Amino acid sequence: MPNSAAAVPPSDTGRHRRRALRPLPLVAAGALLASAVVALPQFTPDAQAATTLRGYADARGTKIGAAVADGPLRNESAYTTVLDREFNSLTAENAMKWDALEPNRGSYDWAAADRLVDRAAAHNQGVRGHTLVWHSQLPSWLKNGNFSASELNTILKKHIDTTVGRYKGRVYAWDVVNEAFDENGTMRRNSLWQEKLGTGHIANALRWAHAADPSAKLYINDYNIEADNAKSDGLYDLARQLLAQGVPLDGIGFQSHFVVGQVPSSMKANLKRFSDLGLEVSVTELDVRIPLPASSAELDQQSADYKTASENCLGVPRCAGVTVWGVTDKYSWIPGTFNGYGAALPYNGSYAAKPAYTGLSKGLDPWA
Ligand code: 9MR
Repeated sequence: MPNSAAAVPPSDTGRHRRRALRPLPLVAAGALLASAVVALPQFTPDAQAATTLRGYADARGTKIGAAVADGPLRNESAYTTVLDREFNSLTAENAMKWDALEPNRGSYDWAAADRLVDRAAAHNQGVRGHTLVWHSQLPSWLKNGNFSASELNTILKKHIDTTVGRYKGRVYAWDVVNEAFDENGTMRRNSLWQEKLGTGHIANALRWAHAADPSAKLYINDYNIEADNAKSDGLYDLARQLLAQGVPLDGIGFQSHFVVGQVPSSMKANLKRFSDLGLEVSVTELDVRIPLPASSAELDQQSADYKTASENCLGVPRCAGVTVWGVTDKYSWIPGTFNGYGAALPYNGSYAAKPAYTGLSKGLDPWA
C-alpha cells in the first residue's frame, strides 16, 4: 500500500519540549490554592512521557486506545513497541467476537483474547471489550442453527455470562450491542437477534452483562451516528427509553470511520446531547480513509480530521476516550473493504508517524 507520509518523530519537536515544561507553574499555583482547588489537572511527572499519545491521555485522565490484531501482537516487535508506548487502552479487533471465541458450540478458544487481556495488564493498559451482540461474525453453528426464540435467548445469555464473567474486573467497558440500527433509524431488520428476539434483546443483554460484571461500563456502539441524523436520532430515542426503564446502559460508542475531509460538523453537538443524558461517550473505532495514492494535502487534511474528531469527543463532558481502529496502515481493514481507499491510520506501513499522528496528539494535548 503506498504511503507517502512524512515521518514525524513525536519526541523530536521543539513544540513538545516546550509544552512539557508548562505544567510546573500550575502545580505551584495548585499548592498555594490546595484547599480551594477541587480537581487539579493530573500532570505526569515525566515530561518526556507526555510527548506520546498515552502521555497526553494519561495527563488529562482519559483513554487513547487502539484496536489490536492478534497476528502482529504475537510476532511483530515494531507493532508492540508502538502499542506499548502510545496507547493506554486496547480493543481486540476480532479476538473477542463470537466466531473467534466459540467456533464450535460449547468449545471455546480464549487464547487470543486472553493474550490481549494479559498483555494489557502487563503494560498498564485498559481493555475495551468488543463485542457481545452483533449480527456479524457469528459462528456458523449459531447462524445456521435455526434456533427458536427461547433457545436463542438462552444461548445469548450464556455467551454474555461466560465472556463478561471470564474478564470480570479486567475489561473496563464492553460494546455490549454493536450496530443494531438501520440507516433510517429504525431497528435493523436483518439481525438474527432482532428478528427472533425483538428489541427487548438489547435491554436483556445489558442487564445480563451488568450482572456478570457490575463494574464494567456498558455501551451501545454503532457507525454513521457521529452526525445529528436519522440514525443517531433513533439511537438517542432508544437510549432515553432504556435509561427511563432503569436498564444499565452507561455509554454510546461512536465508531467514527470517516472519509478524509468529512468529519461531520454536527459531531460535537451530537455527542453532547448523549452526554447530556448522563451517558459516557467514546470514539471507539476512529480511522480516516483516503483515496489512494494519498497526496500530501490529503495527509494534512487527515491530520486535521484526527484532531477535530478527538477534540469533538474530549470537548464534551463524559467523553471517556478515543480509540483508533488499528495502529498501522499495514493492517487496516480499509483497503479490503473500500476499494481504492487506504492510508487511514496514524502510522504508515513502515511504522513512521504520519501527519495524522501529530493531529491526534494535538487533539489529546491537555495543554493545547
Ligand atoms: O476490523 C475488523 C476486520 O478485521 C474484520 O474482518 C471485520 C469483520 O466484520 O470487522 C472489522 O471490525 C469492525 C468492527 O468489529 C465493528 N465496526 C466496523 C469494523 C470494521 O468493519
